[in-house]
Amino acid sequence: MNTPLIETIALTDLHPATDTFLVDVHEGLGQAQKAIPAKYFYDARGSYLFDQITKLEEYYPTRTEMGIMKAHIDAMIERMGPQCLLVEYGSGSSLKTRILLDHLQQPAGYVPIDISKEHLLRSAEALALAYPGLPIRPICADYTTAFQLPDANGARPVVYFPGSTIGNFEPEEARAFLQRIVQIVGAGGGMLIGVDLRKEVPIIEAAYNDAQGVTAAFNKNVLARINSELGGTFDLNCFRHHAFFNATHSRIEMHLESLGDQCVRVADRYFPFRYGETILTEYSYKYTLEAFASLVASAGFEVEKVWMDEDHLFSVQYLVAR
Ligand code: AVI
Repeated sequence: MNTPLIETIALTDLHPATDTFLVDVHEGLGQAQKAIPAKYFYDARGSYLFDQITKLEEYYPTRTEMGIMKAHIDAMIERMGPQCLLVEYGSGSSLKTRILLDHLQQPAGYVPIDISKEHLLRSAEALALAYPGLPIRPICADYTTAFQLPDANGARPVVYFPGSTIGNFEPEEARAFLQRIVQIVGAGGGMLIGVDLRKEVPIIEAAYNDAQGVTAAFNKNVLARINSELGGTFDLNCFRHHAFFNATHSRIEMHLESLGDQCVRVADRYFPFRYGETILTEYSYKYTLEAFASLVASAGFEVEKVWMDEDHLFSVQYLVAR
């Protein structure tokens, strides 16, 4: 019975034709502070490891956000209003999306946006089966770039951006990203966003230094990916995972630290490492409510409502474009 899927899923493919992995790695490893963009964590193994991270005892964000969603779903749905067009940035298969789709009143459609076409179509198909009749309009794109939403007969778009992925942008990038969303949704459009909050340092640092070493494996996986996809010569045993909270910038920094003087080749270029030198692989910013409100205000959004767990570890916020 394929017919219902064919009728409800219409893909827009804006995926860039050229692969920039090698260029980005060469550029990043050529900098004084070596760096690899965090988006390259997510090949099949990286996505699997991230999924494992979300189930760890130390990694509080996922279960806390889920608890907030469950506790306040009715109030969230009321803010989003009837017949809205739900636009999800990132994966469209999560339980959190289903909570929204289970409760939304006659949604005009669902627009998942993801860079991985395979993942996008797989999750769109699963949702088409679970929500027959829901128009699904996936867009395969890098969601940090500009694009247009499909026409939905004037329905009000509401962007859903869970998981505190906003924390993986530097504040200036986050502002530009939110500004683009304001343009995409237009005045009166909404955004439901998960934002991890600043808290005691040991709680934050434990979340990125789990006892089982899953986060360390996730971090090192990017080196394995460079080896297999770009002909890299990284010895994974010669680097260690290092994650710490930088209080000045209110962010977790994840690095891979060289355990000795060494030289690594990636395709046709060589990169020397000194003992203790690091590759920066990820920032994860932790916001106070005030800092986040001023960030979104500078992008043209207003915070309309904030929901939190009782320990104030995490927040889900409803923003409205001015
Ligand atoms: C996807 N993102 C919100 C995660 C975070 O917490 O910043 C990625 C992650 N990195 C290590 N653990 C989880």
